Amino acid sequence: MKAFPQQPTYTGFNEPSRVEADVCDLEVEGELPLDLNGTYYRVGPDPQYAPRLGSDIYFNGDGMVSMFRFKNGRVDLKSRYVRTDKFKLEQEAGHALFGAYRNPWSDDPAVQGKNRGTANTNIVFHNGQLLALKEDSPPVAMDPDTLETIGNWDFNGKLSSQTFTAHPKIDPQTGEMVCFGYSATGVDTPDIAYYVVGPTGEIVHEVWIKSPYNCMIHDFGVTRDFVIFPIVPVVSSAERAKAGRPTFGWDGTKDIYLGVMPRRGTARDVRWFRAPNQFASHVMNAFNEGSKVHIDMPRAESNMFPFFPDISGKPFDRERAAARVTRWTLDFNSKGDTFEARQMTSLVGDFPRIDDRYAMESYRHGYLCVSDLTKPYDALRGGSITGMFINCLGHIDLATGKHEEYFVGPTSTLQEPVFIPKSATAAEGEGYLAVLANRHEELRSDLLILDAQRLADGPIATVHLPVRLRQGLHGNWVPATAA
Ligand code: V55
Ligand code: FE
Repeated sequence: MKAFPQQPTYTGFNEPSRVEADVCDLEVEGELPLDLNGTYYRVGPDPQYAPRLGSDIYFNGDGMVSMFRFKNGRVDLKSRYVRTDKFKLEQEAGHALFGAYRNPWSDDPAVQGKNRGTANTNIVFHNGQLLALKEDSPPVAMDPDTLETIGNWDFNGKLSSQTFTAHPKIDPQTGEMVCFGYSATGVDTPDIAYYVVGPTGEIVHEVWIKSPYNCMIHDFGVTRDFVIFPIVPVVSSAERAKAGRPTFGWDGTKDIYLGVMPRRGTARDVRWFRAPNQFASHVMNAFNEGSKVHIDMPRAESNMFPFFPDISGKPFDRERAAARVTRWTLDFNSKGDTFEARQMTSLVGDFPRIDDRYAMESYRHGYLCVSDLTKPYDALRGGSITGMFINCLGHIDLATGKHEEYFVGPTSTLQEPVFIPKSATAAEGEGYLAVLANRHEELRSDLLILDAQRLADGPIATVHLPVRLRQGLHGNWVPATAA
């Protein structure tokens, strides 16, 4: 195959690894707790081929899944590419056929109309199925033990949307998967298809609504009684895409909206709340107290994605891209269309996580990737392709506003953490955080296990990987009792 271009996205720690690994009994420094019993799945972009157009953004690489299986103080690693339609077509051709991110007009005519999904953003377990997700396409089912790709999953023919979010929410009490697709009728369309999937994998509720404007809806909020669609102006344009410019860009003039609907509501029930231009993408958690609805999101003054440039040509503003977890509160029964904002922490960061047993309800503990620029770092080695420089892991106590940080050192960066409860009945926050450390000096990865209640103490176990796992996006923990 053709060599990858000598660009920051493809060199050093970011060089595509393309390695599918099987390592039995990884080397452990310290002791793995004996109550770590289950599997951590995560996924990220790892391009199979050099980009068709000479360069590409990180978000467009082929999904590579890793699986860490823990039992009896030991851990095994398995990693596999998701055999998406795109992956198979390109492997057959021996080169890239699909072009720019979310731009079907930049593809080789031979693949016009084909599924462009890369399955590179999240991997979730529901109804005994492992689903690899990219928000522009349907889920791809994988075998939870072998990581063999089973194929595109359409919920027994019932998935009416062309797309499916990478951030579905699983209700820990009912087992339902609450989810949606945006740009549901194609690139740069306003249609949002909302679904409730029952615990046995059947779509049991479907609603179609229209977004106030065409944009990326990367994540959403789900409470016991409501769903919340954050509409933020990372806007799309088919016109720009056809002209060979980025499909998505930042519009610094548009308001943001929160579209709120009862979980089993209809399109007529949706209420749109409104606030001035600002940025938010990921949801830490959401919950409601009667008609009072709270949604917690890392919020920034402006765009956090340098690779989705300002559509008016303004340069990227790193300071205004700093995000802090903020609680937005609205009353579904209020007369007006405004909502309140309260900043919950001074920590700057994203990739928010919780103890998922407390999803959709009032909760106390949040975890996230933190960018602490007061700490020393080696600029040569600490390169970032996500747009965010992550050197700390943070814990926020939302009841007190206090926080705790673990600093990974000047030549390492961190990926998104996952919370692992000590047991099914442990109190909220009683458990571990697993987090991949990118060792920029050694071009290698470590999986760190920390006590979620004592982050500042550092890892209780460091799992040394003999390989490098490229910067990933999201993942989830599946206890052995659930698999
Ligand atoms: C994100 C990541 C994506 C994507 C859209 O915010 C948004 C993260 C890895 O792909 O397609
Ligand atoms: Fe995400």
